[in-house]
Amino acid sequence: MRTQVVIIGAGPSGLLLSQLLHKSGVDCVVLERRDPDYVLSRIRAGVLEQGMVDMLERAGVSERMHKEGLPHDGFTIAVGDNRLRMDLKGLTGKNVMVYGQTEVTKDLMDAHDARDAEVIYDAENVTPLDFDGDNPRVTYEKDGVTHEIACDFICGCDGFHGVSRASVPDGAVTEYEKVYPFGWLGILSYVKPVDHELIYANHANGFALASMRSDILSRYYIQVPAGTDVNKWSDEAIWNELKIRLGAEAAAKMETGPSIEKSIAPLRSFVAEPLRFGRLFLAGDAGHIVPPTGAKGLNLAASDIHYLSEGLIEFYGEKSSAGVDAYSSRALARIWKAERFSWWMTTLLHQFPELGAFNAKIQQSEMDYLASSKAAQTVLAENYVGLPF
Ligand code: RFL
Ligand code: PHB
Repeated sequence: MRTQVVIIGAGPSGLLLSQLLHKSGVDCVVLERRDPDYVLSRIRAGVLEQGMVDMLERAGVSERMHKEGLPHDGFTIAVGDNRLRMDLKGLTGKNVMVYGQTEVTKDLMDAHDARDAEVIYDAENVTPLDFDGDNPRVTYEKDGVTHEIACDFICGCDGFHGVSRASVPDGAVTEYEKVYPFGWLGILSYVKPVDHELIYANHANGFALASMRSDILSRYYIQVPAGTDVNKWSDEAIWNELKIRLGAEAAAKMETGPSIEKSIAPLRSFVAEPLRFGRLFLAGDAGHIVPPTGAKGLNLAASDIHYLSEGLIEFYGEKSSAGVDAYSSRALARIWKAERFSWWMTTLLHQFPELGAFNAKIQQSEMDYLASSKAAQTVLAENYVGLPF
């Protein structure tokens, strides 16, 4: 079998790339290790930047998002019982869209089904080969049979633990990493959100976040030490902790109920450089990870796909390799700015007892400065709504 582009991974990066390439007449095949239900069961991001909303429109998959998504003009930062509203709209003229990653992925899957696109699920042992020359290929196994696809380019959209980055020869990639000593314990529950906007809280017990997926489905997170066993936290203990950390005003209004999903995500900052190795590209979580505090992971995946799809479409349409040649440096310039912002939001809003009293004082003064300075709030807001592509 032969195609122009093989995409490894049918998460949001891989499906968005395939959708945009298809719209411009570039042939591709998507290979996914899991089945569609498993892909949809992963509860992850909830906040989309305007740039990503625009891309979903261009990809022709924005109809349900505009019907069911919740545009948010701001969010609140709570420290103890003090609350500071970040007026995103007033500070930047832009807002964000609260619409779950699961829904984005479902919309992309439906668009693929509607055009009978080639997405091969349950593909085992996917292996990118010969990408250092002009004739790359990818092998995989399905139902015990080995298959091979010859192509022009391979796009590694297979997440942090995927095979693409792992296939690059030692020494060709430099990895920058920071691992935080805590994770986020998240729960999803059919209860009314505690507020119409998100609340990020820094409390002496640790960080907490009140988020949502709809007017009847809430998503909450609390900071827990790295290595915490999720089974040690009953629903009741999580609700009690949320009430403490989010402050009295939120506690008084908070509806509680059984969790329908409960999991712990470790927090990490990670960048691989470069994002191109011959005819293999890395995009999305395959190339970088941010801690979720700034809500940037999925949005960064979308900006990578913007640069990569433009480069590939230009390659086939205008017979120019300028866009694919520039992909890695264009994407990395934006990635590092989102890494900085995500690290900063994480540093501002979490408890770091191991860093001592001096660090705690600096954190407090950073918060006081944010509360008193419109310039500081504008810096936060400009980054939160998303820097231009
Ligand atoms: P994904 O979603 O991990 O998809 C990769 C796909 O590749 C498949 N795969 C393979 N397929 C074939 N062969 C192999 N060898 C393969 N290995 C892996 C996998 O099965 C999977 O289907 O990566 P992608 O597409 O780059 O998307 C990235 C986003 O998922 C991620 O950045 C965000 O979820 C991060 N994130 C958030 N981002 C935001 O922009 N806003 C948020 O509010 C936000 N909140 C979050 C988050 C991530 C979280 N967790 C759990 C890490 C909240 C949380 C809790
Ligand atoms: C979410 O709703 O899952 C969410 C929202 C904001 C974040 C991270 C996660 O910063």
